[in-house]
Amino acid sequence: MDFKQQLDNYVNTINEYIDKCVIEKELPEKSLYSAMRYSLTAGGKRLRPVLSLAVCDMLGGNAQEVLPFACAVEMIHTYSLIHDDLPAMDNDDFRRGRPTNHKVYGEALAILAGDGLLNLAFETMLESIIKNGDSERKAKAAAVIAKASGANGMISGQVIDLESEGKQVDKDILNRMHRLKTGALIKAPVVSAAILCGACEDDIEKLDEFAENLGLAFQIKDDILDVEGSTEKLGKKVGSDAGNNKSTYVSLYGLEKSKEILSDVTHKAVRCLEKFGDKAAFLKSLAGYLLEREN
Ligand code: GRG
Repeated sequence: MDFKQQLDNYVNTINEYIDKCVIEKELPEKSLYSAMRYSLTAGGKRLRPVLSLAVCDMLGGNAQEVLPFACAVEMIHTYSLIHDDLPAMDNDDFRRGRPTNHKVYGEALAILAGDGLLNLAFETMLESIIKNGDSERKAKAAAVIAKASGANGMISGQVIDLESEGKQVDKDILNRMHRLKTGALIKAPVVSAAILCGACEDDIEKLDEFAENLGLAFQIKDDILDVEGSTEKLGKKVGSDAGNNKSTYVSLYGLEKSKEILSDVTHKAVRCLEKFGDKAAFLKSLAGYLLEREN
């Protein structure tokens, strides 16, 4: 099967599972489920859960066991985007090609929809822990995801971002911000899937290093797309508070140097997969695909 077909298969599996997790309920609080569903099914790239399923296949694990954790990461990612788009944060009007959650449902419900998705992620993982065996591995995987999305990970990254607004921060702060804000939630699905599949310490370490570099590459590419990306991505900046007053790879290093660093970091990520031989073909292609992405 070629790379694109395999990617579509993973995305379909993820979308089917996610669809079942957020069925709109005929309840007085129907609007909450509608708001949660609006953003969760808006068709993001599903990069994070795809990483989990690809690691699982590479290690010969059981995809059905990994799926709840993979989709939990996507729920957390979606909550973070809803909250990031709020007027108190980036104040964005568009996300995933649609009006942002608060533009459709209002600020209060958007905050609650984000909260609902964050909790649904933990409910999904805990139900899987209760239902099946191997609960220690599963609890460890859930702990990795909890740490990456909380104050030891993404939320602190967001705080650094907020507090560095209007300033040009130095390279160390910029890297720390990226590692926490974007990198942590790219590393978590890789490492948690490896734990769920019973990988040895050595393999987990290599995959951790792979994801660290992939996360950085993803963020550098995002910074580059912000200045020369698709009209959709550039259009998102119109009417938004995000953009010029932020420190990015491009504002620190310039466009050409950022592209050079992006290529180096992507190659570094791919080299971490050497020990997995041909089984790593999909993940290697995914790194190349992200390097070329346009949104
Ligand atoms: C609000 C706690 C809290 C955190 C927000 C994720 C985040 C932290 C902010 C988003 C801002 C941003 C654009 C970061 C750059 C990298 C990034 C996470 C892009 C969005 O991820 P994609 O491209 O989105 O995977 P899709 O829609 O494809 O899932």
